[in-house]
Amino acid sequence: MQTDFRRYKTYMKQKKQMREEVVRGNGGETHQTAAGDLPVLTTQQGTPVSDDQNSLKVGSRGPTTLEDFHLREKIFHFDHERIPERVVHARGFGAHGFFENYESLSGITSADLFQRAGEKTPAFVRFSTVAGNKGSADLARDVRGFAVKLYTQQGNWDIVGNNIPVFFIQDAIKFPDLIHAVKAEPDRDFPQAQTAHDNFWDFISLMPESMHMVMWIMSDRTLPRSFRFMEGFGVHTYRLVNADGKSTFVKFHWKPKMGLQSVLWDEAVKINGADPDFHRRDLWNAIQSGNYPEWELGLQLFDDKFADAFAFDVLDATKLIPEEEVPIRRVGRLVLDRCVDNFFAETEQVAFCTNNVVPGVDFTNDPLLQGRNFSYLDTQVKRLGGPNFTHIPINAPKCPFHTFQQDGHMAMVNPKGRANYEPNSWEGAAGGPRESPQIGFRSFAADEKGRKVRERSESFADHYSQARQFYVSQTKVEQGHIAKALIFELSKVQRTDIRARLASHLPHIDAKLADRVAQGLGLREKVIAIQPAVAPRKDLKPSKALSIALNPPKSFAGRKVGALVTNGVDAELLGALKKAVEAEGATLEIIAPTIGGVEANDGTHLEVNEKIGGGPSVLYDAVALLPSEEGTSLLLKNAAVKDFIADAFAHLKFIAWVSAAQPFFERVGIDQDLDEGCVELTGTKSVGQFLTSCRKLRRWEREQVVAL
Ligand code: HDE
Repeated sequence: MQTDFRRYKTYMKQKKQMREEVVRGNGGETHQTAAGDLPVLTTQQGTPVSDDQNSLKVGSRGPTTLEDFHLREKIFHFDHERIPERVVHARGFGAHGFFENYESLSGITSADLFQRAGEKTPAFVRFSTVAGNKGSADLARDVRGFAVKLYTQQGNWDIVGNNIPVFFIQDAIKFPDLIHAVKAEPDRDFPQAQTAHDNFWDFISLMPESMHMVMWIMSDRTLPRSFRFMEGFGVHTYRLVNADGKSTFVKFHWKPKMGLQSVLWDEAVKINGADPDFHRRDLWNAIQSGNYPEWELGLQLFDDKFADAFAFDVLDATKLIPEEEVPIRRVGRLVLDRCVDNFFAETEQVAFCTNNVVPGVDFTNDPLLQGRNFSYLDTQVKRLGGPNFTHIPINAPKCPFHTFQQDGHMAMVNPKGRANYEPNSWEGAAGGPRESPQIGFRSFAADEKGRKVRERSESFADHYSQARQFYVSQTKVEQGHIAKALIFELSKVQRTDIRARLASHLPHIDAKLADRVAQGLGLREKVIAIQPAVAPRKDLKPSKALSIALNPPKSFAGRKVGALVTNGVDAELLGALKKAVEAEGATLEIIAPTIGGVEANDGTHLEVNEKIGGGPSVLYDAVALLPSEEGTSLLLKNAAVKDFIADAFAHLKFIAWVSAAQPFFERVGIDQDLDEGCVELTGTKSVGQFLTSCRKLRRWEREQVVAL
């Protein structure tokens, strides 16, 4: 024993002095051996491994032995690496952060995290798409999940929301049908991450209650430029309950500090090819570079009196409450400031459950929410393999917790001592935890009575009024996008009767929209509006808050400019551009003929970020064309450069250019169409002018010209 220990110490001493060594094995394979501070590779049992390149064989060309426990353990573990992906919201990306409370809300709720101004609560957020598989592309036209886990001092509270404030269906019993219809069709397993197919529109056209959500999903809301620039919503009406047991209804909102921004459909399609991880990369890069994204938590608070007087049922998840009717009170901020250490351990294993609430927060009878409260707990058992998924660090509370639950697969924190039940007569600590009427969770004592029925409330029957309100709240440009999206999607539907059936809902939303879609689909028969359950109201006032375009960001911060350069680029101008971009809080990326960099006109060597073709303009919010004359002549026939410029123009981006770039415009065929969004850089002053216009994000007027 003594000798072993001494040998170990000598080994450790030698190891510290050694540098990592790379040796070639018999077959020329690479062996990197541990030395210095590098840890020694071990098996899962901790046994040090001597050779990780070769399995144990009888002779170097002989059969592999069954006793090779290292090989067997390694492959066995690999074989079991996958767990079932989420049935919905499979593709997601998460980050850590905190929620900071602005003021005490003790009059409204006893929830611990809202009691003290300035208190910070750790948080984990996972953004997701719904329809696609885990490996699908980020820019699918789809609702985004916006799920927030708050590790409060009185337990974990999950606000499992979306980036759209309403939902497709009113009753949880329709959820499996909805998801079956939206996902790839079962016989062929396509299309992936798309609603543009027969099954989806067949189901939806038979579900008038979906029409409000249909307006949202056909709008630019489903094409966010970044997770950082989208809103989040709790969707359902919840309750906040104060220490006296008084309940206030609440709807939760997350408002992005940097405003809202979306991309165009044609852009989304191209981004999916150029960078299918566009959204994850964006969030990762923002956090890694210290530009922490931030949202404010907004509460719409209202009482029974408002709920009774409101035109719609507050328990109906296909309806929202306009901000103009119940203003949003901003009560705190959510900041994401840390990327995960390991995607699987955190983002994949995080288990959100709508039923995770804390004292001071409670449910309502929204039938969708009631169904969700069953579903989430159930799905975690399937995905994570047993009832102890709450022991996984990302899911475990960060406050003390004591239960009598025990055993099961992978039990990590079984209760200590003899008492594993209660009541018990073991005294003091030996008796284990006890219930607390003072601080324990109490359900709001709502009066409930009624017949036991399978029945939808009549108060849920108006399916079109808010769909119309959403549509008329959009700018002309946004309305155009909704019409085009409907035409695109329905043109992918093969059955004419399904196309026509969907079109027959539209006259209740807007007559012009209905005509435009019918025309775009080339429907030969006149569209006859379907009989609505309740006559739609046309008097709901437009709500500015529903439009993205009417809520633009106040600056260009957090956005990205792509500068296309060649050898001979004007170093001074590029420097001025970089400085101005950074002063806005944005970033500049340089795209050049080779990744090795370029020689600027002053002889300096410039590092670049992308090779032409690898950095198409769809990846940037605005672009700058800064070639030298020689560079232009070399690239004039380059297809990727042509696309870079044609797309930037077609996607309504602001374009800065130097005179040497002019031949490109002719080549692309836009030389006659250049507008105020195309800013010639003649010196450092014009750089400032370019960046000021970039704050508008897009030159919407150009859409008339490019007619995408
Ligand atoms: Fe979900 N939903 N959902 N959902 N949902 C899931 O839970 C479900 C609904 C939402 O990043 C599942 O862990 C039912 C509305 C998000 O991990 C599952 C119904 C809203 C996420 C489930 C709904 C959501 C999920 C799948 C109808 C917006 C991803 C895997 C009653 C308010 C959370 C999982 C994450 C995930 C069920 C409707 C949001 C199957 C039954 C409405 C953001 O339990």
